[in-house]
Amino acid sequence: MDDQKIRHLQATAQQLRRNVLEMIGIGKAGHWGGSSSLAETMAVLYFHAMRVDAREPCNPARDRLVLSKGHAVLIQYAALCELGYFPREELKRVKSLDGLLQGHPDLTIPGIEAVTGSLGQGLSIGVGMALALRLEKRPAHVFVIMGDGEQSEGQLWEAAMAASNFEVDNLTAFIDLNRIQATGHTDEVFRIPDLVQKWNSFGWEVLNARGHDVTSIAENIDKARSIKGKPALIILETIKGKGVSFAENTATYHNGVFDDARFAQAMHEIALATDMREEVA
Ligand SMILES: Cc1ncc(C[n+]2csc(CCOP(=O)(O)OP(=O)(O)O)c2C)c(N)n1
Repeated sequence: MDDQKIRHLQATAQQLRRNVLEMIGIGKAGHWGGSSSLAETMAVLYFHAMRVDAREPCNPARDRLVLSKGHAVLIQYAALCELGYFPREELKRVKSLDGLLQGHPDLTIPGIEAVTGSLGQGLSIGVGMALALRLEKRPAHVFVIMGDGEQSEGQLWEAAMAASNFEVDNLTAFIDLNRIQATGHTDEVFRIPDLVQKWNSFGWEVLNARGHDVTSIAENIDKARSIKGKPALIILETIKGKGVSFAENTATYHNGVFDDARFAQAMHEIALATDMREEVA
């Protein structure tokens, strides 16, 4: 990737964060923490790596993204909106009964590939999609994003075994390793040590990316796609709540509420980071 592309993806990630904050707004609960930790990954996937086109959301040749940690869907809506899958006005009506965008991913929403939210299910869905694409001899690739807290769900380990058993290599999974889940540190709530060894022993190639570095994410996606005969996992080192100082590395903003002052500060910090990036560029 050249410097211009890198700067574009960095700026896009900040725009996605801004969209998420606008969706959450003031005085309402919203999943800021696990959404913002994925901003760079969403920017790289949707604006660089994936073959998708908002004008043809059901094109059978498209790449698929399954957000297994479905509670973080605001960051996916942020990207889909920027790509033109639905009008920007829908962001304002998120989670309202008359709106298009629900609190968790739903198949009625253009660009959403799977209903998720009950943690642990997305990898099974992704493996099924990848196998179907292989049967149909389509070159499309499937991406699945899981959380680190989500690793305690048994179903995903069944899917992990199935993927390696069937040598699924048209699928790349991610773990958003932000080390905090809904109620506290993942290590305190439910310890999941030796993630790399676990996934290796389940037959996966395991890669590590700096999850807020668009170059590192893009390079690892390229590597993952080139692996043949087995599935690949990219572990993303991230910060929960990234981009808003008081919300970083805390479970408070997993699904927290911004009051007026906090909301203003959050918007200010995102704007400042965007401006600073522009100045450096
Ligand atoms: C089966 C299931 N159990 C519990 C929950 C409630 N829940 C929603 S988010 C969450 C924490 C997820 O943590 P993690 O996977 O680390 O996501 P992140 O911190 O990246 O947002 C939990 C337990 C759920 N959605 N599904």
